[in-house]
Amino acid sequence: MPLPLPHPALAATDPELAALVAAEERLQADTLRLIPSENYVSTAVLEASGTVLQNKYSEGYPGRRYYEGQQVMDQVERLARDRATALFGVDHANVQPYSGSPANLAVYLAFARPGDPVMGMALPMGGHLTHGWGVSATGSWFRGIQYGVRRDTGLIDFDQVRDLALKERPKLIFCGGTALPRTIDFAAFAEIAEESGALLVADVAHIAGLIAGGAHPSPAPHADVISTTTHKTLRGPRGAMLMSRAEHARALDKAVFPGLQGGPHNHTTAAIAVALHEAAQPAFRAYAHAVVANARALAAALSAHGHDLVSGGTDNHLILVDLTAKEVPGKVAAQALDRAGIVVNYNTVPYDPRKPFDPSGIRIGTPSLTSRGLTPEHMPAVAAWIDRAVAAARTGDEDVLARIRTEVADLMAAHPAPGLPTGD
Ligand code: DSN
Repeated sequence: MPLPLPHPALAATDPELAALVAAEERLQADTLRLIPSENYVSTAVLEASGTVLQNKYSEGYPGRRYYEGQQVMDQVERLARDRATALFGVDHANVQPYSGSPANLAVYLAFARPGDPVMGMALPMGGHLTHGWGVSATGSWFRGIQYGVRRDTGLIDFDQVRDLALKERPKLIFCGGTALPRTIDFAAFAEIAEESGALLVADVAHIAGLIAGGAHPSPAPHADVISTTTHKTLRGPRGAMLMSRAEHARALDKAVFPGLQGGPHNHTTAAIAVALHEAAQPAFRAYAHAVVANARALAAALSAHGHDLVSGGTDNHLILVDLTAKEVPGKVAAQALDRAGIVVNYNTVPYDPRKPFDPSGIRIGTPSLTSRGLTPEHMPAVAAWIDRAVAAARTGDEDVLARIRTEVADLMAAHPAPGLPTGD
């Protein structure tokens, strides 16, 4: 089936918007998408998220709703919840949070009061805004205490985490983040949380699919609460889940609704259920391990080109490249890569002397290219493109970027993406 995909009603009603959707389909088909928090969902997930479930209000939870007509929606939400608890080995799952930030806000609402100390990894070190960073509501309504990574290793500084936790006695300790290339030691965090009297919140948004597929250790035995989005390595729709032991179920549910949100997005709940079903299949285990194998191969190939990787490499789906030695700012490199058909994001690196809007690094991930069936054998070529594009960013050689764009499009045409049948 050639692109653009058929959306006949949309094209008839709103050709302007239909053209934009078609342009995005083309972009996602032709480019090498390396943003580690992005992916390609399956056609089944796309279909589930575009259903008439969109039309229904369902405030409350299955069996306890504030609206009638829930004969079907109760079953859909129960299915999603049951699949989440089975897949992640937890007692309870709430599948209603609209996305990762609202999910994390619900955790604050459930277990902390304004002004309480809360602890998380600093944003420029690889943490997330909602882990108590200053510009976020979580950093202004709560007292954010921030830990980081060691300057010499790029690894989490557990001495600092422990010292800060024992001194400040936070209500919550968040682990996980957005730019962490290494395995998260949930057991070490749990020990510190217990010693300091904090609840441990594992924000596994980036690695949920790796956990589901057995390619990263699970936080389930260690964390009081697990927060995740559903649209990154888990390959579901834009949404989120909160999971916990039974003892915290009521507090979390109350915080999500009525504490923070109104009606759940039922079409998203359905698509989450589909993604969880897909993630429980043997093929998804293979996918999760392939994501890591590709990231390791790409990291090795980038290192061979003299790229400086934070922590020296990766254990997961993500690589953080410090471009300082290449004498190209992260944003300049990311924009040049974009012109070459390779989509990354510029990113701070730990102890970055530059500003977040113009930082020293780029962040690269392998979830999307693995969904297209690329393997470690392709990674030397991907690394070579990145290296050539970064060099061209420094010299301003647009011809090189244009040539890479053609080469990338050729490889992409040979590897159709889920949800996007082959180009023409
Ligand atoms: N914005 C997401 C990311 O790209 O990592 C995290 O919320």
